[in-house]
Amino acid sequence: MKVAVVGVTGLVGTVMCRVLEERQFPIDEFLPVASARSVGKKVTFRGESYSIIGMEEAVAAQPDIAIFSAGGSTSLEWAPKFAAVGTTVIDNSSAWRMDPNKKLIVPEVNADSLTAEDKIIANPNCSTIQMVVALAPLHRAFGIKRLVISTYQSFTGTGMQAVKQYNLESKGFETKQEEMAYHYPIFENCLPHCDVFLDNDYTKEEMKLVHETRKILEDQSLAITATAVRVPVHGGHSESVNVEFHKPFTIEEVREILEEAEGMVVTDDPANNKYPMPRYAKDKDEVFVGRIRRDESIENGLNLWIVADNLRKGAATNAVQIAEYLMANKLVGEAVLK
Ligand code: A2P
Ligand code: 11C
Repeated sequence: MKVAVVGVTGLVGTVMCRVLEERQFPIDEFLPVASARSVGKKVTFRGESYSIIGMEEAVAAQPDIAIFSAGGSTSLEWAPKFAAVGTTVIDNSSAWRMDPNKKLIVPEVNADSLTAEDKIIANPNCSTIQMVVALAPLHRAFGIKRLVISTYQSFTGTGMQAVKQYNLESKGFETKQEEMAYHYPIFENCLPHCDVFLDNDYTKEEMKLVHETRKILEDQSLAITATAVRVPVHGGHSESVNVEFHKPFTIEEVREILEEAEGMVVTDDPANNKYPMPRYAKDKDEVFVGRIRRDESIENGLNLWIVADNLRKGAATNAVQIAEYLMANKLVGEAVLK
């Protein structure tokens, strides 16, 4: 396999490389790609040093797979150029997610919809991915009617600039206004503001949770409302999810379904103070769920607390798992021609 990582110098790109190494993805030729600013700089992959190349050179190399995490506008411009030379693009930006002709994939939920014709595949938003890993099997069992979501999102989701801002503030330095990733300090603060505000006064991040969840669960009737909050946390995103089902359930049934769900770890032992936390989800590939309890204020209501490393399962790991599925099912590279 010839594999390009586009946006290799970024926070997610860096984690992509580590995940590809750890999972021993079968790469014969590795192409690290970034903007013109980075061409010629070095990155280390599997113990070897590689020179970063630019976009034109990467397209000319016709990789089998290109995993993109270089922002929406780069993706809109370049993903079709890679697809045109036969590359399968797995894109981590929001550029293609809601395109009706592109698939939005969380492998545990809907990878079986992929075919060799899918040349641009969208990786969902981090907060959506971790939530649907838990919700998809419950939706199949009891039918979700409504979701009320509150997120507590790591500043790492914003990228390098936010990490710099947090590091400076936590050491007592002030960040210059023009270098701040956020409008306000993030250290010792909570910002009810992830991504930009839209005309309906929700943020784009909140509406991603609405639209992407409906698309992945293939149910446009789902009622969903969300509040997304940025918190001064490093290790991952946490979510309080209130679920109203159509059908009755028992907590034992819910627990059993979540325990058997692929990619999930149930950490739920309140008597012993055991519940998921971002500090402990950091660097893990699984999604953690706990605080499983009935919402006693409505019929068929459930509360869940869902935590995952946003740079891993929320981005890099999910993208690499899509690549693994394509490989295993001969949907990519030379295997397609055979
Ligand atoms: P570069 O370092 O050369 O700017 P993050 O979101 O963590 O800031 O990372 C963004 C990633 O996307 C970086 O690797 C960055 O490369 C890359 N990138 C940004 N703009 C482009 C572009 N026009 N073409 C290719 N890569 C880009
Ligand atoms: C965050 N979800 O933590 C974002 C990061 O749509 O892929 C990634 C933005 C996106 O704010």
